[in-house]
Amino acid sequence: MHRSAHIDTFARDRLPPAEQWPELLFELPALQFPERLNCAGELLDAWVDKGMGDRSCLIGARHRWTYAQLQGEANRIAHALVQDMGVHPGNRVLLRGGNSPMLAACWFALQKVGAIAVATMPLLRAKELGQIIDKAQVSHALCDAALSEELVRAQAEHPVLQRIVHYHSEAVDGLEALSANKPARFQNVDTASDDVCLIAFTSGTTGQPKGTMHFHRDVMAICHCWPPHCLRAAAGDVFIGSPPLAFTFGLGGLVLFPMSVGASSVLLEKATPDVLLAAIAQHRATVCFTAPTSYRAMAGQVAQHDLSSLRKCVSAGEALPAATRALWKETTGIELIDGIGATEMLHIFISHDESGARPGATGRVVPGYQACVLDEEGQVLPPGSVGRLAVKGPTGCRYLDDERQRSYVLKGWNLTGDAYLQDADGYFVYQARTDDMIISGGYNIAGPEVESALLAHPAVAECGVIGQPDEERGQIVKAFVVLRSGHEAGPELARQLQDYVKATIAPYKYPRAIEFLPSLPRTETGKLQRFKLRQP
Ligand code: 3UK
Repeated sequence: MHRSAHIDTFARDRLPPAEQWPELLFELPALQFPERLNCAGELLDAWVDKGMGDRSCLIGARHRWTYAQLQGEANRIAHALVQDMGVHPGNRVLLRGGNSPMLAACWFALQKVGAIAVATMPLLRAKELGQIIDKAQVSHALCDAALSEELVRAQAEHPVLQRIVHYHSEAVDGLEALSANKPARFQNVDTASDDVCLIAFTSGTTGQPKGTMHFHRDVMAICHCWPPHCLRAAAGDVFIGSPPLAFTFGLGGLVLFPMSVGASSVLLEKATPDVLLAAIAQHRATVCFTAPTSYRAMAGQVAQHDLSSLRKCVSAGEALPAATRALWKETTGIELIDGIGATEMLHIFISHDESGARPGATGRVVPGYQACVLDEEGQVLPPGSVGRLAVKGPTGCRYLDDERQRSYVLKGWNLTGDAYLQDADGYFVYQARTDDMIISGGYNIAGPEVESALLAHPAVAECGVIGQPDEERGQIVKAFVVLRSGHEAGPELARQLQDYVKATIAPYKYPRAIEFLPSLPRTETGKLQRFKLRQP
């Protein structure tokens, strides 16, 4: 590894041992990284240096900044971090806030001072914040004043967090006050390309959260793989979307990717489907990032909004049902770009462009990555067989001090925990999370396939399918269904839905039990919480 700029070596000291790392691939010409690299220099300062500082960069409810203005803000905050807060290179600094230009400025300031950004989801409570503070030994925090309460409560239990400074604040000790009179120039810390620059915690549904560590070069690597090959956005694009910047889907899609091409991005603090639709029209957005359920919800309301500016729509976080792809295309004319990514991989590694879309498939491996399907022993399976998805590329899993590293990496491959098959054309077809496969009467059934079938029925707004314990069959397929307005729950409709599934996919996969619910349990990243549906 290269000479670190970190004075506080906590992160590097807790990287997994070399033999537990996934194999890394740097074959693409764009992935030849120098020894010294700071991602803020590449994504932000470089545009100002090239004379493009006047281009529009970030747009939010309170601020509308050009590249030069964002650089000025980030530089002043960087001075405040060093002079007023005593942040040293390698310190972990927690970020808490809804998406906004200020949150992004804080993120770049942390990169500039060589600190490690630990961005957290706005909905987290004191207990969950405490687990993160503890695990990453967070010493400082920058927090939206409106979200202060839970973080202050967490600090009381975890004194390792020495100092919280609030932004979006008029307080005399708030971030705006501290940074106001600082110089607009800052000499970035000369970080190594393999210095840890962010720790992203997984949105895991159970157990202790896992911290995934990523380097300055990883941030640049994801900008060179999926965006130029599948998204192909340009400097004139206006990005928009819902995922929080604490979710690496959002960090990439709403900050890193637009800035890597000199485009602009609209950052919304809370982007529910109706807010997102209105904002697309208001800002004439051209590229949208959100989850499959959000596209489904938006499709029902597009008529009230002018979406004529929109040209590219990206779906990730969960499998995209073919019915949702078809619905979005019918209502907007736009072919969704699906992509599977993971916090451990930082961003998307299997995807396609608009012309390569195949309903029901996630796509092909993104240039820069390799992927295959493995059996239980780690042998590569032939096309058509269902097994464990395995991937490697320039980014990969490095958990912070965590035994679970051993189960994520096998023979140099990252195992995402997904069951997939690869078809003869190289397309990867999602089945289920490996621990969500349903085994009923000796058959393996993938819940999402049953969900896709149900979603095509006009009465179904949303649904989730799980295996329910059953004495006779081991498990039976059970569907939880949220109805569209105007449809009445009851045994009659349940029977219709069962017949509908039997007529669409192999009859043994039909849901033997159906329960109607007003809504489904989801994480802040839009994922269905199947474990909650399984609880009796
Ligand atoms: C599932 C998908 C089918 C899959 C993420 C884009 O979701 C992201 O990261 P997470 O760590 O979850 C990873 C898991 O989510 N998944 C994500 N996308 C798809 N399943 N089709 C998809 N298109 O189980 C995966 O293992 O929260 C997504 C970019 C960055 C990300 N962190």
